[in-house]
Amino acid sequence: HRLESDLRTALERGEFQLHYQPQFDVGGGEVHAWEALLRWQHPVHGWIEPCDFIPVAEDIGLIIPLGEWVLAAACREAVNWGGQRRGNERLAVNVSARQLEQGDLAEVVARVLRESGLAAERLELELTESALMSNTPKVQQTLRDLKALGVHLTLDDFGTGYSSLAYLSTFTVDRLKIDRSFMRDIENKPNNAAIILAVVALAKALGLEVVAEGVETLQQRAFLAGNGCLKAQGFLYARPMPAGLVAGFMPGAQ
Ligand code: G
Ligand code: G
Ligand code: NA
Ligand code: MN
Repeated sequence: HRLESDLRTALERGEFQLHYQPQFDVGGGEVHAWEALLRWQHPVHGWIEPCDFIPVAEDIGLIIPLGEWVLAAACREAVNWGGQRRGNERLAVNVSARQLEQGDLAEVVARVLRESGLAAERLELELTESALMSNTPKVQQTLRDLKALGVHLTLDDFGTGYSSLAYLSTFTVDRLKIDRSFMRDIENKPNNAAIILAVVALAKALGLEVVAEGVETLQQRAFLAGNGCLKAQGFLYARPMPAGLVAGFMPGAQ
């Protein structure tokens, strides 16, 4: 339908933009990474959220060229952030299952790193459990090749897929990102709080870093800090912002 045909031309018309949301140490004093988040400015309907068009882009196969555009644009922008402090901050890019199943993601990433000049250690790929679900030899090889390049791998939206734990035993991820649905209303939902504690303990036992997302309140931050979750992202710290604001962003000043 309409959205679909508009989406097909959006890339060549330059209607996509990246915003960036910082990830902090839980206290908020330091940024350790910036997550690139895709935005589509439709000529008639205005800004459209990724949850409304990424699934369509996946269905029509557009996610392959679009995902490559995201990687290339984000790496180019991250190189220009510059500065000694910014130089240590990672760039986190979301990768969809289709990109991982394509089989050439490691080559694409290698080329994008070479062309942009971004160091591999500064790139982090956020993969969903659904992306890891197709546990084929091809996907396993791609993950090994990505690790060999030196990029970081994060399991995103952790806890919302299934067989999460089986993936952890076979895949080499560096980091778990606890889905923001567990952060919601933790004061009144003891089960959510318990799940967060369990994931933090699991990550610790496996030697993985853990990041909480969707942190919106001081109570949530205090809960995380008091329970060993040392990294966080959410509206409490900072909203996603246009690329032009990244270089001048000062933690604690927001
Ligand atoms: O920014 P927002 O909250 O609307 O993002 C909604 C969802 O879209 C998130 O799950 C996010 O991971 C996903 N998303 C945002 N940007 C990208 C992207 O560049 N590629 C992919 N595959 N997913 C993205
Ligand atoms: O699924 P993914 O982890 O990639 O989600 C990123 C999305 O979450 C972004 O679109 C961003 O706008 C949104 N987001 C970031 N921080 C918060 C927050 O504190 N609360 C809510 N509700 N959404 C957030
Ligand atoms: Na993400
Ligand atoms: Mn997420």
